Amino acid sequence: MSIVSRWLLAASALLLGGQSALADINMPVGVTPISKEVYGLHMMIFWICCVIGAVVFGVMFYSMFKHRKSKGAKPADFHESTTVEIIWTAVPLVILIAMAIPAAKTLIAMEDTSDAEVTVKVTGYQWKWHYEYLDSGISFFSSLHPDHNAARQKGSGVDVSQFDNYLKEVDNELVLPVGKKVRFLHTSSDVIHSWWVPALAVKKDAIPGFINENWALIEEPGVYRGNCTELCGRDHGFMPVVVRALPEAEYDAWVAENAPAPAITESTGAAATTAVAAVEEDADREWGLDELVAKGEGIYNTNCASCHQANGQGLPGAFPAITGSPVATGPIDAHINTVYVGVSGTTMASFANQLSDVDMAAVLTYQRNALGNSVGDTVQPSAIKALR
Ligand code: HEC
Ligand SMILES: [Cu+2]
Repeated sequence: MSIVSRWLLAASALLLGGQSALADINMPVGVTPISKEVYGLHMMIFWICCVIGAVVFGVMFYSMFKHRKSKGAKPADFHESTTVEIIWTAVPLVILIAMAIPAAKTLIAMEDTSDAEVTVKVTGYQWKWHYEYLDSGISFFSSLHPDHNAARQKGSGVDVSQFDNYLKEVDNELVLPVGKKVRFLHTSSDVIHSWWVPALAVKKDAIPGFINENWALIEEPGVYRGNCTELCGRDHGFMPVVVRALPEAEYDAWVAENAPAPAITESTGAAATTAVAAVEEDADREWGLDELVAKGEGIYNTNCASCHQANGQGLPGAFPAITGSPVATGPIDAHINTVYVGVSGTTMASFANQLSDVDMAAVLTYQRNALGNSVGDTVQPSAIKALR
C-alpha cells in the first residue's frame, strides 16, 4: 500500500471512528506497563493537538469568512491588548503544564530500575549484541541469523520472500521471563549503538565506557523484535534484536538448562557439570584439520565475513583479503595474535572475549585452509587457551 493510500485510509478510519487502520500506522501499544503509559501519553497529546488545531483554524477561517472585505468589513485598529496577551500566554501555559505532569511521571517511572528481579547486560558490537545474565551467569552473542546473512549477500540468488521475518531473525534470542521486572544495562565495546525494542518501550544508547540503565516488565509471552537504532557502521542494519518472553516456569527451565555450573542448584548440578567438563575437554583435545575447518566456516561467516567478505576477498582499501593474505598464510603466532589481540587503531577488533578457544582455533584454521588458502597446518584450541 502506498503511503498516500495509507494516509487516506487512516484519515477515513479516523472520521468513521474506526480503529484498525489507525493502529496500522500508529505506534504500538506494546506489552509492558511503561509502553502502555507511553502509548496513552502519545494518544492524549495527539488528541490535544487535534483539538487545538481545530479550534485555532476554526476561529481563523470563520473570522476570514465572516469579516471578508466584499461584505464591507472594516479592520479594527487598536494597539496592545493586555487582556489578549495574558490569555494567549496563560492558555498555552496551562495546556503545556497539563501535558507535562503525566509525561514527567512516566519519565520518572522509566528511570526507576530498583527491585529488578533479573538483570541483563547488553553490549553492542559491530555488528551483533552480547547478552549477559548477571544473576545466572548465562552469556552469549546474538547475531543476524546465518540463513538471512547468507541470503543478503550480493549475488546470493536466494529468494528472500521465503523468510517470514527477513533480516529480523537472530541465531540466539534474548530469552526473558514474563511478569518479572528485568533491568537492562547498556554499553558498547566499540562505537555507539542503541538497543531498541518498540513493544517494550525500551530504547537506550549503548556507549563505550558508560552504562545506561532501563527496564521492562513484560506482561504477555511472545516474540518481540527490534533493531540497533544508532548508525554504527556498514552493517548497522544487520544487527536485529529478538526478545522471546516466556512464562516464568519455562523461563526457569531455560535458565537451568543454560546456566554455567556455579549458578546451578543441587538438583541439576550433575548434568551441568558434565556439560562444562565436555566443553573443557573439547578445548584440551587435539583437533583434526577437517573438523576445525568445518566448524570455522560458520564462525567466519558470522564474525568475520561482514568485513573480509564470505569469499575472503575483503574490500580493497578498507578490509584486507584473507585469500593469499601474508598474515593468514604466514607464521601461525602472528596470525593468532592479529585475531586474539586485534590491530589497534583499525576496525580489526580483539576477538579474545568474543570467541571461545575452540571457535577461535577453528576460524583461524579455516582462514589458513579455506578461502583459497591451503597452508596445511592447524591452530589447536589448547594454543588459544594457553594465551588466556
Ligand atoms: C569490523 C571489520 C572486521 C571484522 C569483523 C574482522 N576484521 Fe580482520 N581485519 C580488519 C581490518 C581493517 C584489518 C586490517 C588491519 C590492519 O590495518 O593491519 C584486518 C586484518 C585481519 C587479518 C590480517 C590480514 C592481513 O593480510 O593483513 C586477519 C588474519 C584478520 N583480520 C582476521 C579476522 C578474523 C579471523 C575475523 C573474525 C573472527 C576478523 N578478522 C574480523 C577488519 C575486520
Ligand atoms: Cu549498532
